[in-house]
Amino acid sequence: MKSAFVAIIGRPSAGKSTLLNSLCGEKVSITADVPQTTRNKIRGIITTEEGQLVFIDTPGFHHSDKKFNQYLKEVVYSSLDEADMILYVVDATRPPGKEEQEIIELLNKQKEKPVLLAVNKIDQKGTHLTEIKGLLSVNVHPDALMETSALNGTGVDELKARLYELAPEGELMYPKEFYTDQEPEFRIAEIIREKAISQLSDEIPHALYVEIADMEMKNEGKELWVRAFLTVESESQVGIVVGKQAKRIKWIRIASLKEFKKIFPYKVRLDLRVKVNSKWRRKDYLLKGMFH
Ligand SMILES: Nc1nc2c(ncn2[C@@H]2O[C@H](COP(=O)(O)OP(=O)(O)O)[C@@H](O)[C@H]2O)c(=O)[nH]1
Ligand SMILES: [Mg+2]
Repeated sequence: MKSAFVAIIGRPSAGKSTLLNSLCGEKVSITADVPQTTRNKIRGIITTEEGQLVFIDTPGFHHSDKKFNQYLKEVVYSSLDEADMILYVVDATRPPGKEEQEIIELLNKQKEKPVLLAVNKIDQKGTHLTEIKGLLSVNVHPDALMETSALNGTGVDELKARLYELAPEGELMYPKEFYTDQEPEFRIAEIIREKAISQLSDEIPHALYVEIADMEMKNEGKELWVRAFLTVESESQVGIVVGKQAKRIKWIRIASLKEFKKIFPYKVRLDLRVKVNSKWRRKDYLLKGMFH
């Protein structure tokens, strides 16, 4: 039986989280068209007769010296340490950049682990396939080089097959019905954040975090009552998140509830409010709590 931890790495917005969801067939990791959406290690699990693959989605590898970005990088490093294999996702629509060089260096330090390269977004026109393949086959020597579209599923089954081929032998690490190891509290916070990000722009998506203040199961396990705060960094951002006549916050709440309906076997009741916690991105204790 095959069994492996697979770290998914690549620069921001390459499609790592979308690919993870596509591989797992479930929404495990939230996605967005703004970079730096994934902040934690997200595990998605697939189990077949051949065995089990546990994917670790990571924040995009982005070069910056800011404290927040340093934390994100540490999440990437520790995922690589934990992994048996590496799935490197490259955005075919962008010419290879500085981040690609850094990732190449990182991979060259992990030479004993199989590396699969997924050149993603091949559904798009005007890709840089030749350039990317040339650069990475010479510098990374991947054990497999696949072309994928995480969005429409092209190449995803082939990628899964190659992953199983290259995976080491081992026992199941999670029960076979698990497709993620995330607690409901975390998934609820992430979905609220995804819906909020989809309605906001500029600095605000990065200024947001969701705090679950209270969670209680009622009615013999049929209803989960949740009190959550969408936390922003300034008073002016509160107004923007709430929206005119509270329309935006209402939209975020309803969209989140729709998503909960798909993934939880119980009804979720959500009380959602907005509050300010300035400079949370510079507070160590908050970051440490978030990056478990
Ligand atoms: N056209 C196209 N868009 C994609 C594909 N994969 C991801 N995206 C989009 O790229 C953006 C970033 O995706 P995400 O998975 O959040 O990237 P991550 O930062 O690497 O996790 C989102 O808007 C996705 O819908 C793909 O194969 N084709
Ligand atoms: Mg992501």
